[in-house]
Amino acid sequence: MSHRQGILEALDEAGTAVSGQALASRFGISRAAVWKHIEALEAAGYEIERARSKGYRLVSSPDRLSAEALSGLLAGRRLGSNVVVLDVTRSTNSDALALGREGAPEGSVVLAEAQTGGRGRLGRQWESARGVNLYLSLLLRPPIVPAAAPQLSLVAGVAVAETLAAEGIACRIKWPNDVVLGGEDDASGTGSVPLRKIAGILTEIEAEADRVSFVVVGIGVNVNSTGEHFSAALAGRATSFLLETGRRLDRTALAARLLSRMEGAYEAFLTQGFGALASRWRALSVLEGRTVEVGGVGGQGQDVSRGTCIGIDSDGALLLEIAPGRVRRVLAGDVTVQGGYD
Ligand code: BT5
Repeated sequence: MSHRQGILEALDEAGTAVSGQALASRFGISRAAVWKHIEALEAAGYEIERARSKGYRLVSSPDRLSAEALSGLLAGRRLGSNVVVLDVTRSTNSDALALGREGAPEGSVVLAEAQTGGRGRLGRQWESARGVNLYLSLLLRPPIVPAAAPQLSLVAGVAVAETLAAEGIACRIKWPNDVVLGGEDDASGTGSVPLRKIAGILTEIEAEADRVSFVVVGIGVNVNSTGEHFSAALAGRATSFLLETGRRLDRTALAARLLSRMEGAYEAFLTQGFGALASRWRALSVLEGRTVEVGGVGGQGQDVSRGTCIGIDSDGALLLEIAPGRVRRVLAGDVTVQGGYD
């Protein structure tokens, strides 16, 4: 941890003023050096009160992503070994793919305050308002075959949904990669509450013949965005932690909690396969028991499967009962729920 990060944490832990001398001796630096770090922290948006006789007191932290703070929170972890925070970028997934090609280590993470070309699957757009949400891409180098890579979206879905649930909202997963709220039966009992999407995951890979070179797991979470941050097209279909709870979250701390949880899930995936996470995934699935339609993706064209969702296979395929006793495995696609939400 850098001295600057150490000073910040010391002020944060103390909660009251800490003298320049105390900080200087704790970090083995001069009082002038402490003062320089305080100035730099102020420039980074931290509000620090200077009481002549008492020292420095941290009044407030900026609502800004901090690579230093995130690295400090993730010290010693595999995911977060290398943190890059950008102000504006086209897509953190593109940046992480570039890092992958340059040979960056597994666990490298790219975050941005804003994206100008945030993307979803199949060329769709991910709205990426500035300074309020998480746009995070994680570089992984798992020893898996390319066909298994989509399972990492599911692993990330579990990590995202559980992280948000731990913050107090009951979100669930819509296969394969949406984290949503809603979907419960509505008061009249004739339909269900429309789904509101709070997070999405985009996994992209670079592979040689039958081996993955690296995988980038891109995660977008709507944290502190309000209605004005979404386009009219998303009105009623997108939501955020703030919109659901009325509370703001510190995005850096949330990113750290998400990456820690992802690390545990990823390790379970590496050692035992997706099957190890399947029951956690199922417990979060919003589709169980629903009648759904799954449209084919890309080259698979017009293929549409209809049936009742009865779960997920140990490799992450969606299981649809298409006729009594006949189950079809669906590997990819977009799900529409009949007579309910989309
Ligand atoms: C996804 O795609 O849900 C994957 C989103 C991944 C975004 C992250 S952000 C960090 C990293 N860098 C990137 O460039 N991407 C990743 P998909 O299932 O295709 O859903 C896209 C659809 O979600 C859009 O067509 C909209 O309907 C909706 N949508 C777009 N922006 C949204 C937002 N901010 N919140 C909720 N829904 C949104």
